[in-house]
Amino acid sequence: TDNSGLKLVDLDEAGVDRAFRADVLSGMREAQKAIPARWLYDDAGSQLYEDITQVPEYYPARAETEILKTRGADFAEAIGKGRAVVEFGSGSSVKTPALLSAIQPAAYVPLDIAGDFLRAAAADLAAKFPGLPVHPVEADFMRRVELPAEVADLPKLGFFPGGTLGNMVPRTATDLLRTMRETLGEGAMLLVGMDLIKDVAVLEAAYDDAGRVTAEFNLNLARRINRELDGTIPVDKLEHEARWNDQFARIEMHLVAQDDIAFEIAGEEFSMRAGETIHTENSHKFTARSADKQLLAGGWTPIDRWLDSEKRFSVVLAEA
Ligand code: AVI
Repeated sequence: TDNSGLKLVDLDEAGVDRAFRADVLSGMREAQKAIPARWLYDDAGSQLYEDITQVPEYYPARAETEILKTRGADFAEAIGKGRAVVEFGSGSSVKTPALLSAIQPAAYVPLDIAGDFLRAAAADLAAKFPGLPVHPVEADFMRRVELPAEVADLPKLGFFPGGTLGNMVPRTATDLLRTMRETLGEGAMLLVGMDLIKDVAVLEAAYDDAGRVTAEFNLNLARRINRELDGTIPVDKLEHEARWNDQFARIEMHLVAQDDIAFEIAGEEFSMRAGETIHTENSHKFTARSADKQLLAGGWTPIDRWLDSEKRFSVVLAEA
């Protein structure tokens, strides 16, 4: 359960994640088959995503880290000292030290649904910043989170790096931004990573690297379905594809059937014609203006923005 008492993972008698099964079955019954991207991140998928951040073609992680490491003085000036930094989906908190050293916060509150991982990362961070109160909270940040009483009276800085906001369709991103505003309260600021629109070949390569790490990340979803939901998907008949959708300004990941195929998932039969796809992820890209519009729709006023030296990625500061 998370700190609102809601169940974070709901398993049936056989140990199957009910939400995973429901999402997969309903998504596979659609004319355009689609599975929500959050299911890419089982243990294997999370490790593959860590590997993706190291591949040469995947620029977002490096570009954002460059910004966080080089703009400390700007952050200090724009954000000031003494806020409680609340990191949404903190994971291993790899990008956090650069920010914390720059702005000397009064407390650090990492939020994540993966409890063990969260507490280990929080302990590492506390060791690096002696004297900084660290209050990890196990929670799903898509819902309003009750922050620890110790930080109740401090002004907050929400920190949402990685470009994860781009993995949501605009309506969901808007809802999340509004929820964050409620979580963070009066006088809050938000520092958020947003990837930029650029040459399509660069974008597509970032999501279809020559070393096939992203392909494995995508195909792992089909393997996970076979493992966890009694699936018989012929994974060798699926191929990874990353395609730019210009209308929606996003990279889409698909699993493309290479032949006509038929298979079962959790006892239900499905088929795909050769060329038919399962849509597995969206990664929206922004211009400065479209990023501002997204933040404004979510109740945040953009006040500053920083780009990496090659102008590929942006980190935006907004106020409530
Ligand atoms: C986590 N998220 C910001 C990544 C992205 O770039 O959209 C996920 C990813 N998918 C394929 N490569 C990376």
